[in-house]
Amino acid sequence: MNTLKLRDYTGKALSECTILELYNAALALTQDACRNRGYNSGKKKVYYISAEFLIGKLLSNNLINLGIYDDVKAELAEAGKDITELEEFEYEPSLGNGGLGRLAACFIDSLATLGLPADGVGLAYHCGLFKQSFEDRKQHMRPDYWRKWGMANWMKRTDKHYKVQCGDLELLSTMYEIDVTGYGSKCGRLRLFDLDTVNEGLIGSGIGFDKKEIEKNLTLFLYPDDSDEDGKLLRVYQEYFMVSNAAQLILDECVERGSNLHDLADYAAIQINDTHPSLVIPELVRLLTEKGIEEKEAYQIVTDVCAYTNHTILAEALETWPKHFFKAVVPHLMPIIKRMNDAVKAKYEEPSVQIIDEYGNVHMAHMDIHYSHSVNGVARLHTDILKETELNNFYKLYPEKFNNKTNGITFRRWVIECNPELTELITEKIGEGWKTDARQLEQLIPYAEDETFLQCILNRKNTKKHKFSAWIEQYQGDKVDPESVYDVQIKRLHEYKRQQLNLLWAIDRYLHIKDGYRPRRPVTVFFGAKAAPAYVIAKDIIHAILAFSSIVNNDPEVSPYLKVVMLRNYNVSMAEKLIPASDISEQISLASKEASGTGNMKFMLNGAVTLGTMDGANVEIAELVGEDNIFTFGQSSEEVIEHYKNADYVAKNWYKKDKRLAAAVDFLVSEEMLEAGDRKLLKQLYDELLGKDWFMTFPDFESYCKTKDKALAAYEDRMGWAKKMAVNIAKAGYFSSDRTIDQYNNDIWHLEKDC
Ligand code: GPU
Repeated sequence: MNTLKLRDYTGKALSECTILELYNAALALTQDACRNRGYNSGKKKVYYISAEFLIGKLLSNNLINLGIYDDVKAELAEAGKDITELEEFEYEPSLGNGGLGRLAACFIDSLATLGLPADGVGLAYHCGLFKQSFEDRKQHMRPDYWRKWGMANWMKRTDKHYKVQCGDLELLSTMYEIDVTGYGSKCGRLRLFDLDTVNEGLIGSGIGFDKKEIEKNLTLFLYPDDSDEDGKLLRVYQEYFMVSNAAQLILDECVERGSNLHDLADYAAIQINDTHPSLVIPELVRLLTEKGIEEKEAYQIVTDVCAYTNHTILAEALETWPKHFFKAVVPHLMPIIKRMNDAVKAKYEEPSVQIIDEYGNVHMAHMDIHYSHSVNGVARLHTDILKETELNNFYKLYPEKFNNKTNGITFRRWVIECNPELTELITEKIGEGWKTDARQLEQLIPYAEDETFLQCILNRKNTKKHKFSAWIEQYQGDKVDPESVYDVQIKRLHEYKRQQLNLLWAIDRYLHIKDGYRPRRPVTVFFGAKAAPAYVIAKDIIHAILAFSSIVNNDPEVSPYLKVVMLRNYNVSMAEKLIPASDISEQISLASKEASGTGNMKFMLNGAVTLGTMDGANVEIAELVGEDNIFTFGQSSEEVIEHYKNADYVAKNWYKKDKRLAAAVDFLVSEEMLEAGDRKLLKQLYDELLGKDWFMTFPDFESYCKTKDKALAAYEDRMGWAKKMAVNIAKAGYFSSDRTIDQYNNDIWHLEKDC
């Protein structure tokens, strides 16, 4: 029972408090409620090390998980205050770039909920992912200092400090903790390391680098990319600082729990979230040998403790570091990495599996695979591609290490919190059980034939669309017709995700409308995306979308039928508003390139229907909902892989033979566009598409247009569409991160539940 009252934390009547005072009171209450619950513990614990935890706003999520949301809401209401005011006031900590960081946040929620002893371990960045604005129809970036308006109070300073040696530089860390509440369970912790010497005065100067300044800027920024030499060196410092702290913490805690270090694997599991934390491997070897363990045995211990998750097959995203970087930052690890490489070489001659290649570059993923006991991909197709193609040479060496863990999302944030309207409707029909056992959503299947229920689903979607329409107008002035189809693509801007394909469709539709075509119902195409600061083509695509949207939205002939809305500063909080209001979920990556995607799961859960390629987890979504309840198109991953292998794709040939495509592409550099946008940038994009189109948008254009037309036509059969929505919701249970975490635990970590 909750006996905690906000009033006890304010020192005066709630009605007399400022919003900041109320926020801080609610925060302190949350922390006390968490302490009262206690923390999951046990002999063995998993340390989920990640450079990113894209946790999003914390207050409501915590209150819901602690079961006190309604109490706090009521107490505020009694004092004439609205809890939504607090929710809007809260500043989002954007401590991640995208899917990988958000996945880590969903995982720590599920770990706590399932009663598994676990810590998330990472860095306490002072600024999260940059704040995006649009000026002259271009992306502008500002630092996102998030530790304000009470937010810093979520991080509790501890008295844990570790020394981290980087060459001749000695750094002294401080550990902070953020409580991670589980849903109706004990809590977990996020442990973030920082340096007291970091100088926030440097924030305005951007991501600069100077070795002397490392102490001042090490944790100042989350990395939005790593485009220049200096930035890369700073990234290596960040990675090493993160894992050295993690390794010291892990050894300390395991010894405290009774480990003699030889048996470390009985006390700790380390999950390496992509390659950013990979240096934990040689760092642990170093620390273990320092404590008297033979180096050979240390290799085995580390292999038994560590497991590695791969999140991409994109070569440019796989970290390799020139040896001289490591010599500068971690000279004491270089001999260890070299000996680890020698041990590999002695066993396997194949050049493609070496840790250090012939040019002296260190391949982080290779080190992970040799010195972990588990290697997993994040969706079935992705894992299959790793095994058969990208990492085939490793798979042949270690078939037993490879396994799949299809991603998941926490249903607490992604429906219970963000869509109470739908949550209530589901619960009315099938009870509360689905909230902790997501597979129970399947009990909704019979209701997919129930017209009253289907009408309710449509009504609730409609409510969300109206709410979003009101919100977006107030937020950025765009007027959106709630009766239009909400067609939504929100994710980082990347050529492989193919926002440009969606743009070409919109241009094509615009040209048709100009030609006299009058669609039955308007469509609003929403884009939300940030481009990495140094990713030129990604920024050009944003520019083209903004230029095009100004043309469409201001054309009285077209705008009643088509609108294009580019959302400013897309982040987790915005996703929580837009996903519940969405009709069509755009998941149109080039098949084989999107490892999994997790937005696709959030949309499905909220009753949006997927329009997508057979890529990543879309494949599993398609299998679950059946072909009547998803719209798929485009080349298969096999075809794509074959084209890359044969290097036989020529964009111009497609442009020449498809008139509709050519017209849309040409429009990018039309008079209208050049008037609305910047000639150089638009021409650059046009040339990139015609001359290269590396992610093969042209071959998929025709089938994309046809399939999207099919989806829009299906939308007009409202009952038929509602049925698709219902089936998507009913089948979403598989994508709960509780299921994913259970699988990690059963197959990789083997922790005992504390509940
Ligand atoms: N992903 Br690698 C990121 O968000 N950032 C990265 O640096 C790398 C991968 C994403 C994948 O692109 C996405 O498909 C996947 O769902 C997500 O990681 C979580 O696994």
